[in-house]
Amino acid sequence: MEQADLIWLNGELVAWEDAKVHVLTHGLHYGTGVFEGIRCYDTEIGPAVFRHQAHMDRLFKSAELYYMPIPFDREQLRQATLELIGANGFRSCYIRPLVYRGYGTMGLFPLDAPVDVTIATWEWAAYLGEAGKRDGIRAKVSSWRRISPDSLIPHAKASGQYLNSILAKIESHKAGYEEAILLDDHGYVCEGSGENIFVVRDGVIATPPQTASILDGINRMSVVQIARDLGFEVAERNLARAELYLADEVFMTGTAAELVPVREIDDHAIGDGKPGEISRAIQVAFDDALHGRTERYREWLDPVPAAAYARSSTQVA
Ligand code: PPE
Repeated sequence: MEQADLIWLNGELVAWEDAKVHVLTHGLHYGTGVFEGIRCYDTEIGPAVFRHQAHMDRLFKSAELYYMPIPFDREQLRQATLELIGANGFRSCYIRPLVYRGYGTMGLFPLDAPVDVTIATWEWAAYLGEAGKRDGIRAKVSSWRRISPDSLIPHAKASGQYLNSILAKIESHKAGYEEAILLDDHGYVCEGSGENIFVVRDGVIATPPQTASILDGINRMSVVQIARDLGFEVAERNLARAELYLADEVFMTGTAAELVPVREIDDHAIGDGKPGEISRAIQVAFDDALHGRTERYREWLDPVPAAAYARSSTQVA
């Protein structure tokens, strides 16, 4: 991966190569961590973090669900993120805050282990490729079901839970597909390994509801609003597997992936096998929102203050 200069670790900016943990870090053994994936874009109003507050809120909720008190408040982590982006001299980047049980105790009772916090930023190109965003991707319904709400907490973005996504991702990759689609424990469509999913049929957009074990994606929320603002009907309802194959269009959303059309699922062409018109219209409007080109969505952007760039080696502001 591409290195940046600095990483924020427990309240301080440290050199990238010095941001290390002990091998007996609790989270490394048991997956006791929660994280976020956020992006900063070079927008019309300068570098700005997309839906920063919503990501911070979800981070704190994920931590709370796993009984992890974060030793900083939302505003401190928000400011730390803006400072870090500036100090690294990024105009656009991916942002990864991680809250984890640190070094100090072992065993499954974690409440005496310290809670450490780190934020890293790096340049991350389109997760499923520029070609994927343009031409659509091929996906496979996974043999792995999405974690069920009676074993884990689908609404939490927790490190250990990602072993589920990772099994699905490896399976789809080995089978020659670009992404996996997981069903929930009832067999309804849930989401991708790291994206929410939408289907379009007869002009109506549908996406799995909160009860389908989804991660409550921030881009899902944004795209639902954008689609409705464009005049489309969006239903949040259970989707049968066959509705994927019968759809006119399918697309996925996520911070790393952004909005990616799906052109084929389990070797069935979706629609005519090319990104559909509705997906494209929403993709364009979404991209405009990310880049501050639409006035009404500017409130979703948290600008990086020019002063944050003062200490960066590459003066960009
Ligand atoms: N579902 C899952 C399981 C998921 O991991 C993500 C984000 C989403 C849905 C979409 O959520 P949102 O980004 O809030 O719209 N996946 C993050 C991690 C990807 C990774 O490979 O790491 C991301 O996109 O940042």
